[in-house]
Amino acid sequence: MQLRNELVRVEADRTGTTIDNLKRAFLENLYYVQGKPPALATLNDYYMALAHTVRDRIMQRWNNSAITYTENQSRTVCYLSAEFLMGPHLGNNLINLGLYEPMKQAIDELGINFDELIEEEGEPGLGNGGLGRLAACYLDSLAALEIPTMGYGIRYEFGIFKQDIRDGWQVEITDKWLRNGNPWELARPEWTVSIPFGGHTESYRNSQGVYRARWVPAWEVKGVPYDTPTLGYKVNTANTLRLWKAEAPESFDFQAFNTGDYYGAVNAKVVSENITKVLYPNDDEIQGKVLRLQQQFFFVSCSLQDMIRIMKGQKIPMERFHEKFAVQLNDTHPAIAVAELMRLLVDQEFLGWDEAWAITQNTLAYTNHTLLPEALERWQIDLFRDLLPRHLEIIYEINQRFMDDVRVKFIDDDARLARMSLIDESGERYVRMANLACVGSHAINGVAALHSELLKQTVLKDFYEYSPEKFSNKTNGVTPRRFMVLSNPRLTQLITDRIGSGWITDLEQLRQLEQFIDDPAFCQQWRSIKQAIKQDLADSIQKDYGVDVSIDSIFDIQVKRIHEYKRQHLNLLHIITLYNRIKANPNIDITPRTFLFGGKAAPGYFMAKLMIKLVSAVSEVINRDPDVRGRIKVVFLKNYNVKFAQHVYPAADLSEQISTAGKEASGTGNMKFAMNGALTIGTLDGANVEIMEQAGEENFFLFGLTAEEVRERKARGYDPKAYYNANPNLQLVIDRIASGFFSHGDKTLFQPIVDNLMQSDPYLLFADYQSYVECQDRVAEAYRDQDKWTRMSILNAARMGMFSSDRSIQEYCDDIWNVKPVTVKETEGFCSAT
Ligand code: T68
Repeated sequence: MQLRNELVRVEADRTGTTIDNLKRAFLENLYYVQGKPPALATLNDYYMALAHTVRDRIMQRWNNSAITYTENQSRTVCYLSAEFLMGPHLGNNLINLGLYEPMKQAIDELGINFDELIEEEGEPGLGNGGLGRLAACYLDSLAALEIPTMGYGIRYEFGIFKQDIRDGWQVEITDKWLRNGNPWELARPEWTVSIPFGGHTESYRNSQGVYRARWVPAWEVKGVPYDTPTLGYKVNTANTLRLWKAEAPESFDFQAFNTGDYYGAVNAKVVSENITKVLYPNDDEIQGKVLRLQQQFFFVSCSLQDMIRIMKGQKIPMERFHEKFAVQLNDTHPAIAVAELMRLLVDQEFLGWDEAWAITQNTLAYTNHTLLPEALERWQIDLFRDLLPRHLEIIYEINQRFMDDVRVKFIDDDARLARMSLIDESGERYVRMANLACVGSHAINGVAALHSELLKQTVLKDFYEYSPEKFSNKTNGVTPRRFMVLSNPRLTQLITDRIGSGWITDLEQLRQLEQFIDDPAFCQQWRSIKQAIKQDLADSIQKDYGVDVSIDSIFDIQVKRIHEYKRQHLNLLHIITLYNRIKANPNIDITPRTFLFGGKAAPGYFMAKLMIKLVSAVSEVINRDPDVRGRIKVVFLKNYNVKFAQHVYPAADLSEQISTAGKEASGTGNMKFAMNGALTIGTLDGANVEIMEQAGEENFFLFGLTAEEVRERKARGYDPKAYYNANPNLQLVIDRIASGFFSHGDKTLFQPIVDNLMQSDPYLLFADYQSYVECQDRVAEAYRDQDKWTRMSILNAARMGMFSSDRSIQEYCDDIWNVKPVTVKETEGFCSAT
């Protein structure tokens, strides 16, 4: 059955953008979609009505994009990621549609507070931190650059936990983000796929008498796609984020039902749906749990089968898979794609091994996000075989051929073979996912210049020496639409008044701000905007925590996941140092500071949770000590997430980027802070190196050992006690913590932290302590000259152009994906029915 090929008029209430249209549409959605008369409507009803009003205005772009890509058989980027940390959609979609101001006017004219509706939206917390947020920024830039794209991932029922702080400790609360419904997604059950698991393999003879392999799975689940549009900024492109939900196959239920096994039937459903139940809350650490492998295979197989369905729909022969799709693996979480694409092409589509292998390598590319050895994914062979027996066979076959090639290139080098093998056989046997990703991809990249260099020298050294042409760097970036235009409207207005709005899609244009550096009026405006934003944050801190913070103090902020390598505790050592100075001399002249922390600790990471407790403990003592006289304040801001981040970055004076050099792959918060005019105190780690290069050394507070020096120091044997003995200030700080001063006299509470720092600290806090404190003293001094500080702030923002994710994505498009923009045309109030 098909509609006649005629134009269907779309009613103005569904698409119109005059203030009157918007008001009518909002009221209509409240009445007919939410089913509420205004008299009974809650704040959430208003939010939902507004969300639907915005969604209606996205549909035309979304449909036109789909039609255009299908008709043109467009080459498409598929970004495979176990995490997408999208943040709230409403404000961002309005910005991208160019409807933010008109919609605000319409809603305000109805007597409803627009800003409250924006704040009403929760966020889909389908990610842990930087890796998931990077995927979201990349979808934004891909759409802005009009690149046909599918984001593929997992529709977790529970995202990253909500963090509460009770008695200074982190408490985790399940994140029921779907409780009120999700107006931004559409289920597409018609494209459900079937995902096999377990069982065994067998060989059989096909009709030509040729032996082939076949997987006889023991069970299966259904993958149901849920689609969310991802808009480009002021273009007609609306791409798709397709997240898969696991469901029980109905046949299973019936079978069990007929045999009277009601419990078994329901239980099968529970087991299936468990696969997409919850996001693993660890960042940069693995947990070899079978459910995690199930999640990875589930979303990868769903996505690759979906691509094959699209190819068949467009009648493109399977031999051209790599011409139709460029598939990016966001870390090794989707690396099983190497074996799964081979299985689909060889076992299901009946291509020959060599042809399938060439297609696989040409299709896939791999981004590495960490050098930490504890984060390198590997799966026990037995566990892997039980779940994916056919994939293990395929991996053995890939490995045998690969080892033969390595043997030819590096004769008589068994140690190298053992290191490069896809199977770790040094003890218990494991499948090494990074090795699999490297072998199966045509391109491998790190996420900042230093990180990409270190990758080649350390974890992927052998692979670099084997195929250096695969390696490149793609320094991370962040989207200026969400992290400037949406989250910092005042600064956006000031900048646009001076240099026009071109910078929003061409961030290098911010350099034009440098011409105003000596313009006192501009500097004054810049500074008063910062002060106004600080006041807003101060108000919300007063409201939520009952702590008074002064906007004339330095807002010194560290927000990121809590991790020893990120060194939140180094920040604390400095805070306690300042406190000790005040206690020794209460009249000392110090620059007032507000220290703000935010971030979640992995629930099983004891040291990280203890670090949160230590922040709370220190803040309790300092905030109420009369000697301090409010000159320093410490606040731990709970439940740091994308939504809150948007209020934090614009309010910062100082951005803390203090990881041990060589540990932070890139960092992206560092970029968001600097764009919004914060100065950075940081080590030469990750993208800090490039941020300093761009901002100029004179506009960056640098301290600490370099990655090279860290390596040497460790090789020589790091001796923390020597630093402790030689530095009375450091001694006083550590002794205060150890004495129970911050823990009501309890000497044991923080002992694990003290012991770790004193004995075996792999993150070398004591080695960087003195340098950090001296650098912080320079910060304090610099802040006293407000004119100079403001100039540095402007220069930082003006020089952050390269950290737009538009630049990163352009590089991926040119160097890795070989993909070009496809312009989606505007259609006015109509859509074609065919
Ligand atoms: C981060 N990694 C890097 N991992 O730490 C950060 N890991 O330097 C970088 O800027 C960012 O990636 C983007 O490239 C992560 O965020 C995770 O979240 C993670 C999640 C699961 C398993 C392992």
